[in-house]
Amino acid sequence: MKLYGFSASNYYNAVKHLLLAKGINFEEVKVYPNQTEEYLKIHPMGKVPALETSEGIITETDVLMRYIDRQGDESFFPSDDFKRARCEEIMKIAEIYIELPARRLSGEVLLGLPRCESAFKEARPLMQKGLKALDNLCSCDPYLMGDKMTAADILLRYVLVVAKMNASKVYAWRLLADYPKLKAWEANMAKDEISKKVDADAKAALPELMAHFNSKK
Ligand SMILES: N[C@@H](CCC(=O)N[C@@H](CS)C(=O)NCC(=O)O)C(=O)O
Repeated sequence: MKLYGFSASNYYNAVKHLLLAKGINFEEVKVYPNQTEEYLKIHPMGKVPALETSEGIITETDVLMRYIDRQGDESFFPSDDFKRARCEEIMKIAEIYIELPARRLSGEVLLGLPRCESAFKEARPLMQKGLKALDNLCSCDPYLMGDKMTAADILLRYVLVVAKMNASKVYAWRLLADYPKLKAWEANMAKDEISKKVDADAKAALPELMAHFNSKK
C-alpha cells in the first residue's frame, strides 16, 4: 500500500499509526494538499491522507482506518457490536466536536491570517463540550475503552495535536488542564513505541512544512 500525505499532518499520522500497529507494509509518498488535476485523481478533495491499495485509491481518515483494520489479524475495533459502536462514537465526537472546530483556528495559527471572529467565538465552547463528552464516555484505564488500545485511542491522540496547539495559541488555553484523566491517558499513549516513531517523523517534517506554508503567504 502507499500512503500519500506528509508526516506533520495529524490525519495522516492517525492512519500511519494504525498501519504500523497492524504491521502492514506501506510506502510513504510525500505530498502536500493541492488542487492540481493530477492530485485530484489521487484525492478527490485535494487533501491528505490518501491510501493506494491493490484495487485503487481511497480517502477519508475514518474510512481508511476501518479499511486498514479489516486487513490482517489483530483488530483495533472491539468485536462486540455495542463496544464497537462506542468506539466509533468516541471517534466521531473527537472529529466533529474537537478536530473540526479546532481546525477553524488554523488559518490564524499556521498562516498568520487575520482572526476569524466567528471561529474564535464558536470553536472553544464546542471543543469544551466535546472534551466533557469524552471525559464522561472514556474510562482511560489505561486506554479510552479500558484495557485494550482501539482505533479511538489512535485517532484521538492525533486529533489532540492540532486542538492543543490551536487552543494554546489562540486562547492561551491548556486544553486538557481540567481533564486529568485524559491528560494521564495522553501521557501513557505518548510512551507507545509507534507514537514515538510517528512523533519523531512529525517533528522532523515540521521545518519543511513551515517553509511550505511561508511560500503560500
Ligand atoms: N476529512 C478528511 C480531512 C483531511 C484533512 O483536512 N487533511 C488536511 C491535512 S492534516 C488537509 O489536507 N488540509 C488541506 C485542505 O483542507 O485543503 C479526512 O478525514 O481525511
